[in-house]
Parts: sequence; structure tokens; C-alpha cells
Amino acid sequence: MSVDLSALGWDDGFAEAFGRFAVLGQRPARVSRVDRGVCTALAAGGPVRASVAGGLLARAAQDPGALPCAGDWLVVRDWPDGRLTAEAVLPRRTAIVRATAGEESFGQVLAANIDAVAVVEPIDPSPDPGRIERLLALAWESGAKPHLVLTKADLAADPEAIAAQMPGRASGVTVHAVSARTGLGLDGLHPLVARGRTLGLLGASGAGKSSLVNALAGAPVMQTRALRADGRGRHTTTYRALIPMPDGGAVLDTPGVRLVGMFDTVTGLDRAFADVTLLAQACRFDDCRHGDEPECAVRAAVEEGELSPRRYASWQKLQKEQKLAAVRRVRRESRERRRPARG
Ligand SMILES: Nc1nc2c(ncn2[C@@H]2O[C@H](COP(=O)(O)OP(=O)(O)OP(=O)(O)O)[C@@H](O)[C@H]2O)c(=O)[nH]1
Ligand SMILES: [Mg+2]
Ligand SMILES: [Zn+2]
Repeated sequence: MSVDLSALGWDDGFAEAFGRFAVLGQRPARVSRVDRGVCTALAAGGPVRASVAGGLLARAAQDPGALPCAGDWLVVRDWPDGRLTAEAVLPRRTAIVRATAGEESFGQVLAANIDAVAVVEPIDPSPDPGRIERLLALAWESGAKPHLVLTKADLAADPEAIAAQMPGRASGVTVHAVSARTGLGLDGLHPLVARGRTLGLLGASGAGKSSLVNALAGAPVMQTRALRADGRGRHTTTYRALIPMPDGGAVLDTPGVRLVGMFDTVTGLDRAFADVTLLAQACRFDDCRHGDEPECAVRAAVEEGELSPRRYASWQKLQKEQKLAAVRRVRRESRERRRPARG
């Protein structure tokens, strides 16, 4: 089976980066899945399995984010005994990075080189605006273009009316109501998985991400939750996977994201709450905390009904989390500077 790499997003930019990293006899491949240090990747000649090379492992000891992740472009080396190794990861254009909760932990790369991110949220039971805002902030942070996809639209009487109420609109996110079961609304997603494009999926467990992958692929490529086994908190998908689409393009499916410690940087939050950020710029004081300061534009907007109290509260909560995460990161970084370098 041969693989058309340009259908998977390979282009002149990656080719140039590859030229800088690779030596003769090495070839590019895109990671579809990683299991215990072994990457399954799509190369021009077909799928390959490559273990992570020593040099790359050594780099990853300092920065775990350097390890290959689904969606990465690798420099793969063939050895005379038939083994393959992943020698390098080409610089990522975009990445969904989740800050993990612990003091010691590092950002975890959930998906790399995606062009768009779909925040996937079920329309039934009713969508959770707070969760959507949180995931949209993470999506904005990735550098890829966020979309909101409301799944299971077949279960709602008026999906468009629900879509019209969703947060995200305020910051320019397109909202799609779709059904993997009936095919409703899938046409709107096809441009996101056109030849050369990759769509990343981000959402809670059970949101219907893998069902969406199967509906877009037109084949049961990912396992989905069995109808009766709907125990809460169980994840059906347990690994991240890049799935090529039949007409080119790819979808990157992820296990349901748990919502702890997601924030580390501020850009995504500003973009997901572009409306509130704009308001805050009109506050009298630059360091306004939107408490009892005079001439606070944010509080005025809430009082006048322009900004919903729910969205305002959600923004405050996420900002608090982001600040905590930043403090943790600074502490961790200063600990690392004090620690003598290993090896
Ligand atoms: N009615 C209806 N049910 C759906 C639809 N899409 C998914 N489901 C159901 O929702 C459940 C969860 O779907 P999955 O696709 O496994 O969810 P997931 O987001 O991949 O979950 P994790 O892999 O655990 O993160 C399954 O029982 C699906 O049958 C849909 O469009 N309509
Ligand atoms: Mg799944
Ligand atoms: Zn203010």
C-alpha cells in the first residue's frame, strides 16, 4: 500500500525542514499512533513502525514534549537489519498542549500539526458552556483554527436553535450541529478534512468523537462506545490516532480529555474570551480586577446585560486557573535551573 504524503499535509515547508534534519537514506513519515515508545507512522511506501532513537530519547529526558506524538512528521531511518528508528521530529506548526496538574509535570502534547480543531460536545444531554469555553481556549492556544461541533443532533428537536446559543460565536468560532447517525451537518465538516488538511478532535469522553471519525471516513475505523456499556468516566478511545480520510486529509482522534490543569498560557484564554478581553481594555485601571474598582467596563457590561453572568464567571475561573498554572510552571523551571544537568 502506498501513501500519498501530500494528501496528509506534506508540503514544501515540511520538505525544507526535513532537508535540514535528515541525512542521506532517511525518509519522512507522519505519526499515526504511539505505543510505549514505538511509533506507527505513514511513510510513502506504506505504514511503518519505528522505535524512538537514542538521541531523541535523550532530548526528551529534558523536555518530554520532544517525544513524537500523533500528527508529528518524523525523520525515519532504516537500518540494515530491517529495524526503523525515529531520529527527529520536524518542528510542529501547531500543537494542542495540555498542562498536567502536578508540580513536576510538563505540558503534554495531545495532537500535532493540525489545521483545525473541533471542540466536540454532545447536544444531548444539553451542552456544557463552561466546558466548551475551556476547550475552546485550549484549541485557540494550539495555533489551529477552532470550530465547535455539537454532536448527536439527531437527538435534539431544534439543533440550530441550540447551536445559536453556544459560546464561541462571540469570539468568531463556527458552530456545526452534526449527527454521526444520520449524517446531518457532516457536509460542513468536509472542507476541514479536505486533501492536505488535518482536523483534530477535542472533547469529553462519550462526546461522540470516534463516531464522528467513522462517519467522516465512511467506515468503522475507530472503536466507539458500545450502546449498553455507558459507565461514566470510562474512555473508549485510549490512544491518540491520526486517521487518513479516503479522499485525502486526516482526522486526529483523541481520548476524552479530562478537565484538570488545562491551562498554562494566556493567549488561548484571551482569544476564547475575545469579547471580554476587549471590554477589559476599556476599564479605567490597567490592572482592574473587575471587583469594586470604579469605572470597570466588564462589570458594567454584566450589569447592563451585555455579558452573561455565567460567561463572566467562567472567564474569572479560567483566569484564576491559568495564573495558578503559570506560577507552577515558573516554580518548576526555577527548580530545573538549580538542579545540575544529568548525563
Ligand atoms: N444518537 C446518536 N448517538 C451518537 C452519535 N454519535 C455518537 N453517539 C453515541 O455516543 C456514544 C459515545 O460515542 P463515541 O464516539 O465512542 O465517543 P468518544 O467521544 O469517542 O468517547 P471516548 O473515546 O471515550 O473519548 C456511543 O454510544 C455512540 O453510539 C450521534 O450522532 N447520534
Ligand atoms: Mg473515542
Ligand atoms: Zn474591570
